[in-house]
Amino acid sequence: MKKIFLLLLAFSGYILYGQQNDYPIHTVDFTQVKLTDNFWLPRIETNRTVTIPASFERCESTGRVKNFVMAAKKQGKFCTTFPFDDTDIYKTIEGASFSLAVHPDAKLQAYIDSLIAIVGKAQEPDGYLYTARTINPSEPHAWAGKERWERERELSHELYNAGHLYEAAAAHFLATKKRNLLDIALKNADLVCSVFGPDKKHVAPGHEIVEMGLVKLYRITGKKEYLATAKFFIEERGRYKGYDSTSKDSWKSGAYWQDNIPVVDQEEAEGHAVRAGYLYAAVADVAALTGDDSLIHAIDKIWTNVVEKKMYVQGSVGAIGDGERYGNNYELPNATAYNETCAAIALVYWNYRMFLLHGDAKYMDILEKSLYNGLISGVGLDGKSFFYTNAMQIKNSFQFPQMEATRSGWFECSCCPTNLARLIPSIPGYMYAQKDDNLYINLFINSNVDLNIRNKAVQIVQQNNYPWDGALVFNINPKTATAFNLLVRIPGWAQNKAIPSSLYQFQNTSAEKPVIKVNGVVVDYTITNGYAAINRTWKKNDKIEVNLPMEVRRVTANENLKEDMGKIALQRGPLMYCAEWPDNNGKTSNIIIPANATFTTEFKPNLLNGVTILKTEVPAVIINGSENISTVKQSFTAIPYYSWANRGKGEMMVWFPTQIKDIDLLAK
Ligand code: FUB
Ligand code: ZN
Repeated sequence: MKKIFLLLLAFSGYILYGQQNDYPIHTVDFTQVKLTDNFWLPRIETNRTVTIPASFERCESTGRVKNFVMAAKKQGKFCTTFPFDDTDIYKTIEGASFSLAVHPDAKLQAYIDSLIAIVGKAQEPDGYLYTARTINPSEPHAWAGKERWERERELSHELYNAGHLYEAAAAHFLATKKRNLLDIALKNADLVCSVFGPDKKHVAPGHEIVEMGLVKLYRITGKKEYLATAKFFIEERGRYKGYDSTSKDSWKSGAYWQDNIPVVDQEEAEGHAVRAGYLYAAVADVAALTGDDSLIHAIDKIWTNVVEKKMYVQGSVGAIGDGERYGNNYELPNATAYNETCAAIALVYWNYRMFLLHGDAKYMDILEKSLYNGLISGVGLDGKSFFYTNAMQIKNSFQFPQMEATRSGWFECSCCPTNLARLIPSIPGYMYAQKDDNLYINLFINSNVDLNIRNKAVQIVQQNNYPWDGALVFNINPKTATAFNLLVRIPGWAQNKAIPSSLYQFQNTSAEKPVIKVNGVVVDYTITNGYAAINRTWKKNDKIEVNLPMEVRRVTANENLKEDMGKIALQRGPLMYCAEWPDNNGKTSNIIIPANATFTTEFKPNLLNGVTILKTEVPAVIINGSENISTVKQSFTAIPYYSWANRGKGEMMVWFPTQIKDIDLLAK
C-alpha cells in the first residue's frame, strides 16, 4: 500500500505538512459545518436525493457506464457522443462522495464502489484511462487521434478526463478513506507525469482541470511531481508556435484554449469560459503552493478584466455561444447570452481561491453573486431539470435557437448537470476561513460550526433568514473565553456597490448603513478589505447581530454596455430579480419600469419553494387588434432570477426600459 504523506483535515481544508508555501488563508472544511438553513439545506438535500441518483441513472442509461465496461473487454464501439463523457461518471462520484462525507449511506457507497470497480477494469496496465480509445485503439473516437495524446491540444480531452478523475478520487478518498478510486487516479497521474514535462512531451492541455486535479493529488500524497506537472502545464500555455497569433478567430489564435499568450503575460479573460475559469483557479493553486508571484499578478489582472468588462449583472460569464467563450470587452449581449452553467461554477472555484490568496471580500462578493443567481439558475427546483445556457431574456417575438427557454433533464453534452451535482454539496465549505486568530465569515447560512482557533474550541451558530432578510445573528460560543478577530463580510451591495467595479452601479445611493451590535450594543466598526473586524475576548453566549439593508435597488449599467442603456435591473440583497410571464399577464418584453416606480416586497412561502417577490405598478405596452397599440397600467411582479423557468415556457426579462424611445413593429 502506498504511503499517504500528510495528516488530513479532510477536503479543502487539508494542509500539507512540510509545504513551505500555501494559501495564507485556509478554509474551514464543509464537513465541519452543519447546516440548518431554509435556503441551502433543501437544495443540498435535493441534490443528494434527486440530482445525484438521476445523474447516475443517466450515466447508465445513456451508455456512459457501458463505455467503461466495453473498454475493460476491449470490445464493442464507443456508444456515446463525446470523448469526455467519462467525466460525467467522475463528477457524479465526486458529488456523491461529498454527500457521503456528511450523510453516510451504505447503499450509495456500495454503488459507488461498484462503479469504481468498472472504472478500474477499463484502466490500461500502464494507467491510461480513456474509454474513447481503449474500447478499440485501432478506431478511436474521431476527436482522439490515432495515437495517445496526439490531439490533446485540440479536442481529445484525455487530460480533461484525467483531471476530473483526480478530483473525484480526492473527494472519494477524503470522504471514505478508501483507496480504490485514489489508486486508479494515482496510477493515471504517474503515467501523465512520466509522459509530460520539460524534457518530455510538451502540451498545453486542451481543456484545463488536470492542473487542479494534480494539485489535489499532491495535497493527498505529497508527491512533488504532481505539483510540478501542474505547474508545467500552466507554463506550457502560449508556447505553441502552430497558431496564427494575428487571427481574430479564437480557434486559430489559440485564445480559445488560453494558449495564445504565456499565462504570466495574460491580462484579459479569453476563449472558452469553462476552460478559462479552471485555468485561473489552477493558477491560483499553483501560485499559492509555489510562491510564484508572477502567476498571481496575471490572475489579478484577468480578474479585474472580468469584473470590469465581461460579467453579466447576475454573475454569469461566457457571453458568446460560438466557442462558448468570453466576448470582447463589454460584449455582453442579452438576446444571445450564452452563460454556461459550468462557467459560473468555474467562476466560483476561481473566486474562492482568489479570496484565499488575498483575503479580500470582493472575491466573495463575486462568488456570492454568481452562486445565488447565475449558478443555481442552472438547476430547476425539482433537482433534475437543468439549463446549460442561462438566458438574460426570453421574448416571444424572437428567440435565438441556442438560447434555452426551458430546462432539460440531461444534454448530449451533459457537463453542467454533473458539475452542479458536485458543486452543490460543497457549498458549506465556502462559508468560513481562518488565518491565525482571524476568523472570516463569508456566507450567511444558518448553521453550527465547530472550530479550533489557536487551539481553543469555538462554536459559531448562525441564525438568519438569508437571502430574504438582512438581519443576521451569530452566536459565539468558545469553550473558554478566547480572544480572536472576527471578520464579518459586509457585502459590497450593502455598501452601495453593485459589483466591485464600475460595470454596474446602483442608481441611487442608499443612506442605510449596516448596523452591528455585540450583545445588544451597537458597535463602531471600520471595514477593511470588505470585512468588519470585531476583535475581542469572546465568551460563551456572546451574540453578534448584523443588519444589512435590504432595499430594492435599481441597477444601471456602464455606458459601454450599449444594450442596457436607459434600462434598469432589480436587486435585493444578493439576489438579482427578473420578471417572468406567469406573474405579468403572460408577457414581460412590454414592461416599462419608470423612475418613480416604488416597490413593495412580500415573502410567498408557496411560490417557487418560497421566494420574496417584488411588486409595483408599471406601464405595459399592449396590442389592441392588429393595428393599435396602447399603454396600460398593470401590476408587476419580479421573482429571483434563479427561480425562473420552473412554471413552463414563456417570456423573461432582467433589464427593463425606464422610458420608451422607439417601437419596432413586427408583422403578423
Ligand atoms: O469540453 C468539455 C465540456 O463540454 C466543456 O467544459 C463544456 O463547455 C462543454 O463544451
Ligand atoms: Zn457545462
